Amino acid sequence: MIELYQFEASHYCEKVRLVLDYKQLDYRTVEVTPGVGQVDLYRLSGQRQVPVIKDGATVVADSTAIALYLDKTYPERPVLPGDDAIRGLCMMLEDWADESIGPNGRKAMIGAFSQHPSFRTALLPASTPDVVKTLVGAVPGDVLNLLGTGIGFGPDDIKSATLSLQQALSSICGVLSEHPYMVSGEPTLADFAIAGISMYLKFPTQQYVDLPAGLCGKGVPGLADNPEYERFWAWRDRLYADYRKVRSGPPSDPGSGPVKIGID
Ligand SMILES: N[C@@H](CCC(=O)N[C@@H](CS)C(=O)NCC(=O)O)C(=O)O
Repeated sequence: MIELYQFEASHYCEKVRLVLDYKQLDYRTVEVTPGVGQVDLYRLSGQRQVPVIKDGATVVADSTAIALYLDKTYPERPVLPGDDAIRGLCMMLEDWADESIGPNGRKAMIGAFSQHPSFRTALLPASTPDVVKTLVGAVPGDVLNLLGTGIGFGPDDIKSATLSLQQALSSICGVLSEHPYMVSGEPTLADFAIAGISMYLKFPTQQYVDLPAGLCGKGVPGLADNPEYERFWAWRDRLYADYRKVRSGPPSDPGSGPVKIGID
C-alpha cells in the first residue's frame, strides 16, 4: 500500500491527500515528528520536507512530483488534462498555488492567530482547562507581532500576504463564475492544489483533517468569512464533499495524541 509521510496539518500534504482520494487510491499516512522524524525522512528521501510517498521500492518527495508520479503510475481518474494547452494551464495554476497561495496563506494564518484570541484558543485541545485557554487567548497580539517581525511574519508581511490572497481569491472567483473547475469540465491537479493549499485560509468544515475540532470551518477573518469569496468557498466545499474522504475515526483526543499544528 502507498505510504504518505506527512504532517497532518500541512497544506502541501492536504493537496496530496486530495489527489489520492480523488484517484481512489488506498494509502496509509505516517505522521512525521517535526525535527527528529525529519532525520529519518532525510534517510528515506534525501531531503527533509513532507509530503513524501513510498510506493513499493519507489520514494517520491514534493507534492507536485508526487501528483505527477501518481498520475503516471495509476492513470485511472487522471488529474492531468490530456490536451497539451490545457495541461500547460493546469500546471501554471498548480505552481501558482504552491508558490504564492501556500507561503502567503501560512503568513495570513499566523497573522490571524496573533490578532484573534478566539482563533488562537481554537488551536488548543478541547481538554485544555479554561484557565489556560483564557491565558493563551489573552497574549496580546502586539507581543506576537513583535515575535514574528524579522522572520518574514511582521505586520507588514502579513498585510501584503493578505492583499495578495484577496487578489488570488477574486481571480479564482472570476474563473468560477463561468467554469465549474479551474481549467476544464473535470477537476484537475490545479483544483486539488488550490483547494488543499488554501487550507490555512479556512480549515475544512468537516473532520477531513485530524485537527482540533474547534478549527473546523475557522479561518482568516476577511478571507474565510467574506461574502465576496463565497463562490470560492462553495466550490471548495463541493470539491471536498465530492472527492475527499472524511476521516473514519473520532477526532484525536488531544490529551493522548499529537495535535501539534506543525506549521513551520
Ligand atoms: N515544495 C514542497 C513544499 C513542502 C513543504 O513546504 N513542506 C513543509 C510542510 S508544509 C515542511 O516539510 N516543512 C519542514 C521543513 O522545511 O523542515 C511541496 O510541494 O511538497
